Amino acid sequence: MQNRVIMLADFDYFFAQCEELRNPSIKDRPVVVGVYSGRTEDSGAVSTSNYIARKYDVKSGMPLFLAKRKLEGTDAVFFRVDHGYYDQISDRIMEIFRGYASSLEQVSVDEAYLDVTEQVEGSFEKARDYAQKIKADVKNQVDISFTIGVGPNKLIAKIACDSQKPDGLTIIKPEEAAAFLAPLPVDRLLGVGKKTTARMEQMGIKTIGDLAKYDCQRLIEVFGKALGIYFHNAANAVDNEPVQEQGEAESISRIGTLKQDTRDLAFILQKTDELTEDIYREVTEKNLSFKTVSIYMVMTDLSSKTRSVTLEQPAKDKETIKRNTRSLFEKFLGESTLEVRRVGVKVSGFSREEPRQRQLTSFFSTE
Ligand code: TTP
Ligand code: CA
Repeated sequence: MQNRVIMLADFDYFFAQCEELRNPSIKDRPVVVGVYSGRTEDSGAVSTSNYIARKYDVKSGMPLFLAKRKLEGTDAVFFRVDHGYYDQISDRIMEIFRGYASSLEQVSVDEAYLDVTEQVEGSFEKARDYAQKIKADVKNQVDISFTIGVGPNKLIAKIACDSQKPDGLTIIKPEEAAAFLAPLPVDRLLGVGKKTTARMEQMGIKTIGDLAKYDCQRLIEVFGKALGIYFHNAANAVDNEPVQEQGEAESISRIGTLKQDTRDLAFILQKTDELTEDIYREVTEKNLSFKTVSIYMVMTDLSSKTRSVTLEQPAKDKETIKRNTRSLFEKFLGESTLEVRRVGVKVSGFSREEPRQRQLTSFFSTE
């Protein structure tokens, strides 16, 4: 079998970078994104922060009041998490990735594996240029930076990616993989938590290199067959897991900036109709029906809002999207006095149309 070339892309300080994207003037300041519990003004925890804030020792999961204290005297800015907005940005980047890979496996809102073996003809030399090209394309279209790890499998791509951030690119060729892993502590492997680390330490295994040399039969005795074999293979840089789509996309959306801030319905609909054309093309390509239509808007004060409607019947036509987008905006403009700056349209709640013939055959099949 030909060498595989697998990439892991991980967006840099993602939620905080998204906030910088819509407020470019804060780029040189410490930026913290938090989940506010709402009890008191400062209660809650840090989701993430930009690298400037990290210099002040701000960390994910830290109480917000502590982050505030660490940043006292600086011109730090704090934001409340806005998942709707981060999802939109993530969707746009994943869509771009899709054009660069034979298969794409999205692991989280800010991480995805790309199988690019065919695109780079199995060459790790070509992979470097290819990775730069993807980075430049996303920078150009969405203006978000991310880190790429490249390796012969998902395991190596992931550890390569973690080894240099932000805006990093680390390439580990197949012949370098075992030596790359060897000095690292065992807990860098997926599935090796605190308990396993302690157990391995008792056995004299500290690094991945120690684990690689350890008798496989003995590992099976201690950890059971499946886990023992997995640890043995992983430590020896062997991982045959394919890059696999995680099922259907849950939604299809597009977002765009209006030429000027406005409350004019016709002006807004001109933009959303454009976005709808694009959504409709994708819905048709994938042969999907949708049950929900949503609108998304960012107002002049940069707050964002969404509104949705659930249809009585699944639909698949353009007019249904346009009609519902129109009535959602009509209603929304009646409720708000602010001007609109960016707009988005989303369809979700998918079902796939199956040809009747197929349904019948699968009904009678005994498999
Ligand atoms: P990460 O990829 O762990 O972190 P990051 O993208 O902020 O920073 P980097 O990759 O440059 O190290 O997490 C992705 C997003 O998940 C992050 O932007 C915010 C969210 N998150 C939380 O909400 N709480 C957490 O404890 C962590 C670790 C992440
Ligand atoms: Ca990240």
